[in-house]
Amino acid sequence: MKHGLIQTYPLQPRIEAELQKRFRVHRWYEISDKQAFLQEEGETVRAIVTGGHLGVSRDLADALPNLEIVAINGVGFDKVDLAQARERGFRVTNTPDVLTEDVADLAIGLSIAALRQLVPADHYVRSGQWQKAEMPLTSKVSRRRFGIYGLGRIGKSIASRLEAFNAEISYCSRRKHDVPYAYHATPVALAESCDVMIIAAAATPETRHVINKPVLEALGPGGILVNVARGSLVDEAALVEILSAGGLRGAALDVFENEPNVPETLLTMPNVTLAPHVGAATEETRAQMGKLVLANLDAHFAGTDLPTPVV
Ligand code: 8YV
Repeated sequence: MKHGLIQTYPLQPRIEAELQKRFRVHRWYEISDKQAFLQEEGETVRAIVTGGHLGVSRDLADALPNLEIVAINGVGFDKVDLAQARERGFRVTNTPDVLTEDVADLAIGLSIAALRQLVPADHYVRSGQWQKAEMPLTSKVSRRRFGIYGLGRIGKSIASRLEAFNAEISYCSRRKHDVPYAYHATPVALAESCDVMIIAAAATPETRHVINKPVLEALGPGGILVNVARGSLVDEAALVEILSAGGLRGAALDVFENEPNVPETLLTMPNVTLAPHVGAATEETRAQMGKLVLANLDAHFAGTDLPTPVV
């Protein structure tokens, strides 16, 4: 008999089809009476597939006594309680590397959109304003000062892309790296050194609200904040406050503290570019991520080494 598997959000059809070949799949997001489901089926569930943005709550994992593996379809594992996984003995896997290019590409795209005001430019044409006057000048991207907060796989991929723009690249990370970019030991020092600050670090208890009011003030009225990491790294209330006061030139955000909810004020600001957490949301990359999820599940239930274990 097939093991039970909870799928917490929709995946590509071909990935879902592969899961259904292997498991009795329960689409968590379609179950109306979740408590009844857990009472009736909870014991049969051996695996969960979830998104990096969704994770798995402690309560859900606790309601699954025979849970063996949580396969995250994403690189971030901040929304899975790793201590619980260790206590309970269930495995946790993620999908690093296969999504690095997409997230780095989006960071560059959001930076260009913010500096060259691409979203307002589109509206400028569609609204007929161009019939009346030229659009106001925007800002050069090439040779700009960029600061990257977090120089892991994604941060380094962003930096290598920025080299093609002849950018002045600095970074702040847990440690210095052997790279040709200026190192800053604190987020404030990084913010003071750049015009565009790109957040690419992992969400951890230590990085929660690491981009706070002092950092945003250091980035200053000429600065732009780009976030392709997690909303939790930014004190969103402080960001809204400083943007509203004109203390920051702009922002380009793919992630938010309380997704999919975005502060109303941000929705009205022309100098803020918004995206719905689409860093790795391409057909090609999600297919690669799904294959890695399947490979981890197959390895676990075959008793072989997991390709990309977290716990
Ligand atoms: C995922 C993410 O693509 O990788 C992560 O941690 O947040 C996204 O890039 C998203 O969670 C869908 O699985």
